[in-house]
Amino acid sequence: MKIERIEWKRLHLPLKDPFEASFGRLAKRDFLLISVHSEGETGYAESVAMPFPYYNEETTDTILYMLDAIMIPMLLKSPIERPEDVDRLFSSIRRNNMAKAALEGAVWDLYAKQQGLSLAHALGGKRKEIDVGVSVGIEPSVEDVVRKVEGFVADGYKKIKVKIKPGFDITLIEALRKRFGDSLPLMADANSAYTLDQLDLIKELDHYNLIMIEQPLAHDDIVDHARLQHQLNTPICLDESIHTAEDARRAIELGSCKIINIKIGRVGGLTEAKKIHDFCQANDVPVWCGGMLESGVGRAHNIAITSLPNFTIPGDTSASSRYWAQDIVVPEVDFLRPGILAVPDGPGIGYAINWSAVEALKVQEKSYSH
Ligand code: OSB
Ligand code: MG
Repeated sequence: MKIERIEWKRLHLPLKDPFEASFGRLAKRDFLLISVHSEGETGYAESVAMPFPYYNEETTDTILYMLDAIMIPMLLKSPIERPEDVDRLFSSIRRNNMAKAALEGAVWDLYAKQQGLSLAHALGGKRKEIDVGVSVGIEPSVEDVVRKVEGFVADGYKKIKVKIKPGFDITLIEALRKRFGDSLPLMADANSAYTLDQLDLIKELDHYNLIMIEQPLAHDDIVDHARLQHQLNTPICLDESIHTAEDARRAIELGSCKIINIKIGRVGGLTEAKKIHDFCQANDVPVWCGGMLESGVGRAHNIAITSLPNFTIPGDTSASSRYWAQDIVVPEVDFLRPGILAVPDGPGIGYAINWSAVEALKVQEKSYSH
């Protein structure tokens, strides 16, 4: 495939309500919609970094710099046959995984379209439907979160994940168990807000039948997580600590977690995401697909990877209406049945771009050709 043209459009997409985690609060998504053109087809993907480097080290501006100065020029002058070639091309660049993933994801969509395959099928996914959950942010009070969860439970989401931080943890989980009972599929995500000094507090979370606790300790740690997992019945799920299949291998070998959250952006693209999936499958470690408050374009990539067999736990790929008054894809991402999304079988990501919505949200753009 000869890549003829690459474009990014920077979009500001306002959230219906601000989303808060232990690392910070977000009122709008600021991201790049990437288009890669070849032989009459176009592949799409989006960048998933936050506007601030508090989840990981990247931001939308660092991605923009990496794409503009380094990665787009590299891609335009390299022969590419398959999306894996893009992964290989960028393997000499340290980290900047979300920048890599944005380009590699667009090439995956392009490749699938050129082959006449759905992206899910091109990745080897077989599932036609996926169960999905929802991630619920920190609110001013426990009662506010309980009220939000009521709405999502009524919508039919198959898993409820709540964000926790010190001072907003046990009381929240206790209130949720009291209101919804022990059978609600519930988990907590701390985004690295705790240390082993708070071992007793974390151990209290063991009493609430949580499906898992996501990333309780430092973003760059797997040693303390292993110490914690050995003293905890609740499975630990790692998010921030896993950037590669090698990270996953080390974490599993150490016993740092029993579940892995795979985010395509955090691991540098679909090729690496699939490697982590395959390694976890071979080692009986279930995975699920995390989210970065993507628009429908990123959600479509998430849906495609979730069609692989070891994605056995509902992910964070909620419907368009969870965050957006209007999404940038047609149709919008919506339930087939409550809590269930269809895996599109049309070519590529299986969603079209709503260009009038894109134009209305666009703040900056650039096009690059051979
Ligand atoms: O830790 O999973 C996380 C959003 C931004 C950054 C990190 C995380 C999240 C979410 C939201 O939990 C998931 C989503 O709805 O996309
Ligand atoms: Mg997380």
